[in-house]
Amino acid sequence: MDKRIAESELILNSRGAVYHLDLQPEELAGTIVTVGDPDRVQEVSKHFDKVEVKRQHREFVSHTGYIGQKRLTVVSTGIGTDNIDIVLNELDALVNIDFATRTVKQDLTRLKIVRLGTSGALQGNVPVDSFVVSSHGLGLDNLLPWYEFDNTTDEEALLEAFHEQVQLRPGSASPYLISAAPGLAAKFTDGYISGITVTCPGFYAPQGRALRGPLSHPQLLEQLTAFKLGRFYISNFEMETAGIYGLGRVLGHDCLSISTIVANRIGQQFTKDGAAAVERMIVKSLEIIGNE
Ligand code: R1P
Ligand code: URA
Repeated sequence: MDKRIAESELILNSRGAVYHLDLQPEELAGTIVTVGDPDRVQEVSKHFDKVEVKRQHREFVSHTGYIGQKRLTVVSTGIGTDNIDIVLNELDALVNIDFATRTVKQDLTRLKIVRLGTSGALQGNVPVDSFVVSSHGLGLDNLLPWYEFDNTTDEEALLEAFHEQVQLRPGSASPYLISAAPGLAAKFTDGYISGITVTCPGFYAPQGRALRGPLSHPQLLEQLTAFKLGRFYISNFEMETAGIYGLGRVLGHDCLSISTIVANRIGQQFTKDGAAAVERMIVKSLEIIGNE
């Protein structure tokens, strides 16, 4: 008999829906778009031919519908990898745990999860309004160290090079690195820049921004920009990608993260029309996701 998951561990609400996302299993599609901003859910689903489910609980807004025959769910995660822990575990529970028996299903489902986010560039030649596909997520947040997971030897080599080239203050982070799902990444090449995305536990000091609070690691930007191993380099940073790639690895889902560059930290520029650039990323990426 498979182990029953207790009510305190997998929390279902009065609708029988998973606690934070307020979704029932039949309300979720097998292909999922995540966005940080709850208002961006509507910006994605307005391109659907039909929307059949709309749910909202806290910052987690979900719309499920169709582009042609393809069923898709778009869900907002809010900001940060603490929210990614919630969203990825609940998406996984919706497909891989039987809510009636509270046991893990025999046949596991592998979801396709594509993040459409915004990000800051760490290279002069990654301009504002361009689109970056994250070849890897490099986490300076603290989510993945709480899970058991395996790295490939290529990932280990990149992480070792990162430790050598970027010496963070002891105790500030336990960097981890996970690659994108290769099959998905291969579909997003034309018009996308590929690079390593660093995921930070904040927007200000953890991304080298000093307004009034002094930085413990003032050389962070310079060191991230200079990082290199063979053809690999760091293109950008934001606040969710590594958590998504990491939990995709832990739970067995195919994940990809795409970002519109809204700030270039090297040229110190900010996009003049971020909404238009994000709209272009959504349209361009949905053309591929809708035909997946
Ligand atoms: C910070 O402004 C937020 O924007 C980026 C960061 O990852 C962080 O969530 O992504 P989203 O625009 O998808 O939220
Ligand atoms: N999102 C981030 O996390 N950082 C930026 O610089 C821009 C968007």
